Amino acid sequence: MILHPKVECMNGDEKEKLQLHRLKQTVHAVYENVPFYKKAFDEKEIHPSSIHSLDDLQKLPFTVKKDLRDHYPFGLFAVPQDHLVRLHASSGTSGKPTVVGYTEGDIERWSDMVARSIAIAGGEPGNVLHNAYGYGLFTGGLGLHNGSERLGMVTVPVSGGNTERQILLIEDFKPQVICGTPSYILTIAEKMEELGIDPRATSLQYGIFGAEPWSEEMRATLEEKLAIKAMDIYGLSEVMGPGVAMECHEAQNGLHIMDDHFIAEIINPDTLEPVPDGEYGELVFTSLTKEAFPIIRYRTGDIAALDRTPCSCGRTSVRMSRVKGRIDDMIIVRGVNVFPSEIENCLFANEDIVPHYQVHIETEGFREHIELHVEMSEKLYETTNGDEAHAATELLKQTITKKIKDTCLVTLKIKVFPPKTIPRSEGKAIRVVRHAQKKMGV
Ligand code: DLL
Repeated sequence: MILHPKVECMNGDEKEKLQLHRLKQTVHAVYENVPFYKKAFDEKEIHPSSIHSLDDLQKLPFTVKKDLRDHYPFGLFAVPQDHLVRLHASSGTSGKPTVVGYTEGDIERWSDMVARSIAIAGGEPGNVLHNAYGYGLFTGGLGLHNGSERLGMVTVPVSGGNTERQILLIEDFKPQVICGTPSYILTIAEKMEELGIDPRATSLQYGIFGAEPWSEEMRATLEEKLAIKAMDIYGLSEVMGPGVAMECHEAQNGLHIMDDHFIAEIINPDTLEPVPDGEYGELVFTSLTKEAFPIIRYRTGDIAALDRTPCSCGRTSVRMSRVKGRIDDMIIVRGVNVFPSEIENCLFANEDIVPHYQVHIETEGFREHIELHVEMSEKLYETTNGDEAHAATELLKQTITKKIKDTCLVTLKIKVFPPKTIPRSEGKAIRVVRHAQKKMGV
């Protein structure tokens, strides 16, 4: 169902006109109301009146996460406090969180975009939506919640965790749509199997999964285990939250960016120069309609590519590829770059391991020791023991090493663990674990 055909199927000229009009408004608003942007524009000798075309966006300075931290908590807000109705924050791995604010109008538009997203994924008014994204400062829970209600769905605000209760509610409330991080949905499916419940026999039809990088193999695993169609939802709190882009259930081939509200660019993260469509680079977003927390050329740290070719679903928006990973999570093995999602692609088809893994990195001086932790399937564990188990583990290591070498062009040290030992996710999975630096020679 195309919720707003007028905007979702707009032709190129109309879209450009709309984007330019909104870009000019946003640039004026930040220049007048946020001293940080005024200073950054003045330093580059750019005045809002010098924006005449969408190409002029490239004259504007980038914004990075550190700018948000440096102006913690409210320094980049563009409206007085009494215009705000909501705050969200992302925890961040170190130090202070990054805080974002919303006016009533922002919440309205966000709800609309998430309602559009759920419809893009196949959800319909009257359906039941089981929302297993965490509620709280994280934008996932409330973001999906507002959009689901806006679409007219029966919204079940379960939040994350308490997996057995999630299963009870899925069985009893019979949702058609489930939302959560792909890694947590996998935890739910696994728990169902453990409890003797057939995950393929539930009422579920569509999954809206995101908030963390995942792979095509993970999609195949979730679709097969739960007998659903799994769609990718992207977003980040700095730009809005979930619903910045959503994959359609018709094509499942790239995520439709809400480009009436955001302009996406892809840049080379080293040179900061634009990268042609189809090539991977860092995603950069500029908001066009946000009031409380407008953002100009925000460097997301996420690696993806853009696609402007028409989609079979009829929507005309630019699409982004699945996010390969965050630049911070990229592993460099003897000069070759690998993302955890690329490693994931090599693991999930193997029936002797379960779809949970972690990459552990220990730094020693200038050297990094990288170890991939995988977990043996219950079946293999139970059917082998003694010398046989050792041989099975060695064979498993060889098979995985070869697959990763052939696909990702790197050789990783593999460690195979017994069943149920790799931590299960209840939210965003931790795929890369960096250990405290060892001193040389210690
Ligand atoms: O994760 C918003 C969200 C909630 C998106 C629910 C989708 C569903 P943050 O906590 O600010 O916001 O984290 C944003 O998560 O920069 C990406 O690195 C990652 N991320 C989000 N969606 C995807 C996705 C929410 N579909 C950060 N694929 C982003 C890969 C994703 N990574």
